[in-house]
Amino acid sequence: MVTALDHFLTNNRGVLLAYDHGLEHGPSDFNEVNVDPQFIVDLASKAGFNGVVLQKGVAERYYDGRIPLILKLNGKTNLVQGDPISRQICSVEEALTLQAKAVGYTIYPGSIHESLMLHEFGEIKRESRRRDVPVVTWVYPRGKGIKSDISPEIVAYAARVGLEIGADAVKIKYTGNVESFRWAVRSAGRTRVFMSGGPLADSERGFLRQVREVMDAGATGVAVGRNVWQSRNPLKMSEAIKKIVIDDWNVTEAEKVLI
Ligand code: FBP
Repeated sequence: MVTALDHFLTNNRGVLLAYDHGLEHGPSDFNEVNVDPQFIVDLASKAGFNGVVLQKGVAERYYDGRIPLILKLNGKTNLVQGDPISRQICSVEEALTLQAKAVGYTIYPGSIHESLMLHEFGEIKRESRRRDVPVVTWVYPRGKGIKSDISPEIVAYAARVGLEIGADAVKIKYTGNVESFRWAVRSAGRTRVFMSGGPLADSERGFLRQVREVMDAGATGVAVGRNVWQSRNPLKMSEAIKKIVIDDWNVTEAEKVLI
């Protein structure tokens, strides 16, 4: 099934720039440069990302239409302890007013509050279908019952949740190797899979290798934040990631872009 999401991919693949961390983590992820949303919006456009992920406040003040916007509809801070819950704070209609081409929603399966988020997602999905807006779902298993949110079984479960609830794309954490990530991609069926970048990796080559493995496992692409805008050279890092995801380069070739 072709969805509106496919229209802004390249060769059926995509690299998305995530920048919703100001709400999720506070400004502690930022430095003097990347704290400014204008820097991110310019970077996303210069580097030619397939989309940029923003919360509505940032989108209202900085988004200028140069590249597709994926607007997050829910979010939370990390100031609350215990099982996480992230509620809707923006509607599909508002997202469309802000020129969004897709909407994003995070679910924490395993949290005691998961049913609330699943229910809310159901409503969003109904509205999105009516308006032909694709939905990208962050599926991050969390809560007291989850020992590791990157174990292969848990990540594959997260991918499958994306398919079962009708996400057009699911954003999941990396499992650590190609074989287990391939199973997660298989489990997602026709729901597209994007890998979530995670905290800044120990080495640039290590991160590029992870991107390569994810693509070898059959993913559609990556949705990365910190490993781009916290890197030494965000523009070159974006370029190197794109070379792997879109142009199928190997790690050694892509690494040369960073020089
Ligand atoms: P990164 O590539 O920087 O990990 O961003 C992906 C992301 O899902 C963001 O969209 C979000 O703000 C953040 O990670 C949430 O991280 P977590 O819930 O793991 O603290």
